[in-house]
Amino acid sequence: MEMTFRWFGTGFDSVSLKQIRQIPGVEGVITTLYDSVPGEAWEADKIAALKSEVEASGLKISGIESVNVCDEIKVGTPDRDRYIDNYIKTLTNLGEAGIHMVCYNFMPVFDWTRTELARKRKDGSTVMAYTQEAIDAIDPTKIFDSLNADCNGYILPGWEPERMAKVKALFEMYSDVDEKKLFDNLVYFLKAIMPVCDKYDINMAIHPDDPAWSVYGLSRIITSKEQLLKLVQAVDNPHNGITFCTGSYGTNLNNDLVETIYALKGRIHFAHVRNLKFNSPTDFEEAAHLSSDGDFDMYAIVKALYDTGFDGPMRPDHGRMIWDEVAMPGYGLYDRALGAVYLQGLWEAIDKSAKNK
Ligand code: DNO
Repeated sequence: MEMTFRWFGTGFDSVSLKQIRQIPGVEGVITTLYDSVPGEAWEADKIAALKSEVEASGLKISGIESVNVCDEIKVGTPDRDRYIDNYIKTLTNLGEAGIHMVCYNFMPVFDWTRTELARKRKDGSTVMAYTQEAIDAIDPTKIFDSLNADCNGYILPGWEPERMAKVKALFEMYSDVDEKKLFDNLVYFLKAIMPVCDKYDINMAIHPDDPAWSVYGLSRIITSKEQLLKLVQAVDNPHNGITFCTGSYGTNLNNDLVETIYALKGRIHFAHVRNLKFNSPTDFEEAAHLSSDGDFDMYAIVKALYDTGFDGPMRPDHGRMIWDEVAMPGYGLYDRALGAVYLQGLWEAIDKSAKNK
């Protein structure tokens, strides 16, 4: 396991590389070209510039989150092969730059969805939250405006204003994309990119749908252990793997996180580890990483990753906003840094206990 930290890039993140470098045990960042347009190939010189900037701070790039998959590929439009070729070019350029893990998602229209970005907790910290009731009460074309006010001026990943401006057209584009079609389009995409992944040893790590159920009637396919097994079997190449995101699979209380880790042994290429607190099965908020602050047994999750030989990058995920920090919701420095150290503490204890046996 390699502890890492997400960094959105200069100009997009309130956290600096220097600050990340000072978090104990963190030597790598998970980053992206945040202003890249989905569907366009990433130029080698832009990747090289990002890499030099990261390396100049004493860190390295441990993986990309995300190379976004454009709607044409998800929907399966007649010109999708052109966009897949661009994706292959991007992977080639990343492979040439020595980058071996790429996180992506296959969610239609919206990426992860929350209904509040700053719910106040008793200790005065704020967290992101979701209630199905709030989703059901708000028109999908209005949700971006309702959240925008709490973004602290940052652009949330997957919620770019240009994209949200055409949300109606996006809904139309996906109108006949049922789960089967979406799954087939994912398999088509993966089969096409596997040769370049084999060539450069790039692990593809699909991010789950968050929340792990259909929102606004849009198809969602990366939601459970069964769906994941179906996916890894459909394209049975070790480079076709997953991002195990506890906070996303964990939204559905029917998902057994530990069992899912065991079932996906060897195909988990990236781990997002965070905690949730439930007020009801359809009303949850994000918590500190510590087990006692939420409803997940973080020890059992980390132990399952350890016991299944997980050796990829792990990162703390959405944190609370604490100590008066002003940052992108979920992506401040302080609470995620606490999370990174806590997770490493769990790992160290598990590792030492295993070795002393
Ligand atoms: C939210 C993130 C997601 C994730 C993408 C991966 O905070 O976990 O935006 O990065 O779904 O493509």
